[in-house]
Amino acid sequence: MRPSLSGLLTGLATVAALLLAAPAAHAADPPLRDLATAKNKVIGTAVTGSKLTGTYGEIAGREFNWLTPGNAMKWGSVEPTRGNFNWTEADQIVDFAEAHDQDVRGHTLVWHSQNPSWLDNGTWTPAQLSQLMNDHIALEVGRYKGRLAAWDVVNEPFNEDGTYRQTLWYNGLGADYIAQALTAARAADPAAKLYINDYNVEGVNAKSTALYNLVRDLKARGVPIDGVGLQAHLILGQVPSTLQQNIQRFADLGVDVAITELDIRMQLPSTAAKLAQQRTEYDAVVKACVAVARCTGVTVWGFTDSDSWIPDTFPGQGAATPYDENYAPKPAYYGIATALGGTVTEPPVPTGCSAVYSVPNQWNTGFTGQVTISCAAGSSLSSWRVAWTFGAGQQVGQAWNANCVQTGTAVSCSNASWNGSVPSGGSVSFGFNGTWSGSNPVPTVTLG
Ligand code: G2I
Repeated sequence: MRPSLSGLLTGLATVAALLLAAPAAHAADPPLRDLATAKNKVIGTAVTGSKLTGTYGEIAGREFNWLTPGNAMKWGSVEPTRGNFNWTEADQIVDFAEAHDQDVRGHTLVWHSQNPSWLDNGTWTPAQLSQLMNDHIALEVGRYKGRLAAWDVVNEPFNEDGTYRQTLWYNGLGADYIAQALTAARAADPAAKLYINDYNVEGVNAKSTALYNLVRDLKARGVPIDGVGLQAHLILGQVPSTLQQNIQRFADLGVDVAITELDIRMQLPSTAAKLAQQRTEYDAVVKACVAVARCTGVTVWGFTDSDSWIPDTFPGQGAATPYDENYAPKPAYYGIATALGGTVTEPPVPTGCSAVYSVPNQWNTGFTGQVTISCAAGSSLSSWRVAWTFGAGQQVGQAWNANCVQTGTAVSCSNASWNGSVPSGGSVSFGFNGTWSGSNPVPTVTLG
């Protein structure tokens, strides 16, 4: 039988849809968490509780087996005014983790930053300070007793030169606040692994040596300390060459090591060359952990560039995480996957123009959809139309930066008057509010 014209056209449309649906190839790769488990490691991400729906929630649940609340468990978040507690976001993250068979790293109990102002601005005697710290630990660790795998008990205790940071805690209680905090945390949850966590301690240097000496002394005194967290907020091109050696020396003290806050920032705009270098560096960091038995795993500090602290803190820098702002995996993602032993199907180097659909936000009956139209170098558009078919009864409502019409299940969106042109190497996005019930699967989009 000769193929009919309409059959041929459907076939062509299917090929076009497959070419345009790069994330589908990615979805077929084994998730990072499966690769990590096969290596006896964990792979984690910092998360924001309010975002754990839609595409963000899908990726967080699918790819990672550890979560760290990025801010939700900090003292300023949980006790903003004295005696008034807010556990909503922290509880939400722990519940999400349990529903997705993930472990949680509590972050963080005793720190100099993000404390409530009543604590920072109070005048306390050493005895009062000690009581406040011990009560806080007993309450927060006790609340999650048996549910959290680890705690960053003390965060960032050192200066760059290896002296102790002058903080509320150090100034009031001396260096022994660290031993006190660890002892209180052990009493509140004997099963949780207790960590000291710091940044710029990834390579062998004055700061990491101070941390090393502290851990050695705590162990010698019998103070409960199970691990060291190397945050790893790194800069492209500056991964310390002594990373693995440093992990090994801590392991040799008889503690676990975790890479707790990995990101690798770069000067914007990102280029293919910078992203390729970033991939190599993510691969190298994860490999250094894989190479040391007592390195438990790696947590990234936000998995998407849309949920990263970098652009706010270092203006002009960013692109530090393994997924871009539209939830597409970047080369860095494949760096992590290959370091964990994955043989990944990489999407081909993009050519032409394509459209990617994501769900940045979703609530009981509504959601926000986003579509980004990107053109690789050498291609451009002067107008565009994106179409898809909803598979579960979703309905498009108000759209912005595009004109959308829905007929039955078919949606068609064309550019607004001001954003028809997509330059070579550039992208434009539009969004819409929609409704859903039951499920909200991501449709395959075609660009015409
Ligand atoms: O600073 C990067 C990290 C360094 N190690 C300890 C981590 O706990 C720390 O995380 C960051 C969070 O990722 C940021 O999200 O800690 C910052 C505070 O030092 C967090 O930034 C704060 C902003 O400063 C606040 O304005 C904002 O209200 O995040 C808050 C919640 O979004």
